[in-house]
Amino acid sequence: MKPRSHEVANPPKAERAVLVGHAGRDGRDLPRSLEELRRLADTAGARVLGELVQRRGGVHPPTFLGKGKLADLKALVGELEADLVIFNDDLSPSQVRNLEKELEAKVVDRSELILDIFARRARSRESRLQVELAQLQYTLPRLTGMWKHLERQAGGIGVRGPGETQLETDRRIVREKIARLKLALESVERERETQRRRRRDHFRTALVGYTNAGKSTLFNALTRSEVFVEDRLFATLDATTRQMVSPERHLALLTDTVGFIRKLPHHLVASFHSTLVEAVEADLLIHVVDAADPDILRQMQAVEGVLEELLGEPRPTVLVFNKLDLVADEDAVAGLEAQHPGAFLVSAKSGAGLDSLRAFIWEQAAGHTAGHQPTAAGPTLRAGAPGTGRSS
Ligand SMILES: Nc1nc2c(ncn2[C@@H]2O[C@H](COP(=O)(O)OP(=O)(O)OP(=O)(O)O)[C@@H](O)[C@H]2O)c(=O)[nH]1
Ligand SMILES: [Mg+2]
Repeated sequence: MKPRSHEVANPPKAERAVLVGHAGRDGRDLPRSLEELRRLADTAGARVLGELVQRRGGVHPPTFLGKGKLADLKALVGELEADLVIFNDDLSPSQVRNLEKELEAKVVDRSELILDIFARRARSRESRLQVELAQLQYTLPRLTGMWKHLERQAGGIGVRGPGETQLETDRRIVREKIARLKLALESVERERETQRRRRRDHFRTALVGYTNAGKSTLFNALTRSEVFVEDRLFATLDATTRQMVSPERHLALLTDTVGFIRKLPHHLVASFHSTLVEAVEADLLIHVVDAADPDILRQMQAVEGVLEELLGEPRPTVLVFNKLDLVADEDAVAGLEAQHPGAFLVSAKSGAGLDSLRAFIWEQAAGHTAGHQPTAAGPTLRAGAPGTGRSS
């Protein structure tokens, strides 16, 4: 395993974290879901020292965890000298407050962690605006929660007048900021729209998929570019579009997009809408799946879920199983081929399978220029649809 760069980059600053999962929420998926949370924490620059799982029982509303588990967690936090506790599930504002008080450590939930990663990763003006918007929208209802807490503590009498005023002020400030950000985003979007209109003459394809599936690597291989690739989550936040050139010197456009993840905070999807519109409007979506992921199906379902949220109607989509070089099991490969007859199996890293994928894209592009929209013309390119054969 390569060294984790945060250990090299800022060893004194890394927060010492404990992860908390609840089997009631993820059931059998919990180990993988927690492994993903660990990667998210690592990407956010925290050092994960331990984890605690509540296996039985439901959620205990005031503190999320039951009494006994909470005591265990407190002991673990003390023992490991952790200063951060990351919950795999979304917590209500009052749960966070109660937990922080009890644990004497900072408590964040999965959405907050993802928002934090996006905030660190955002480089362009657009992605910064988008992340800030999502963060403020996440904060807004939490301001209300803060007030409720105050109200309860003080019995609601005496504090209510000035407290409410303060809360109203805070909310107004946040709302105004949200409105300003939306305006700023609209102007960025208009610039984008002009660019998009210019691109409409071309055949447009977009890479979509789970974070770390290898979209950017594939993008680089197909367009001979060098966008940022990293073995961490959410390496890409900004959509990048480049030309692909066929041997006959035909042009098509390929867009690399932000990756998706299970339980992606809703506000993020909403505020990244303008970036993802690029994908929404593509003539062909290339859904990149990490074939080496033990949980391929869930990965695909998460992506399909976000796409459904984003797209009014399904787009022509072709499945590409990537990282084939990491799949040693021949049966697994055969299984993928049998279950997804329309899919391509490639390695963006070694280049295996890319020629047939390229040929397929050009075939689609030719059909498109000839006036045959892939949706209307022949087979839907959804996974499993017959007749979208892989020409290997
Ligand atoms: N072995 C192997 N590794 C790959 C392949 N494709 C990508 N990778 C690695 O997978 C990791 C993630 O690749 P990216 O291209 O950044 O993935 P992405 O889908 O763009 O990720 P996000 O931008 O975070 O959504 C990197 O370490 C790549 O080197 C492949 O075909 N084989
Ligand atoms: Mg990427």
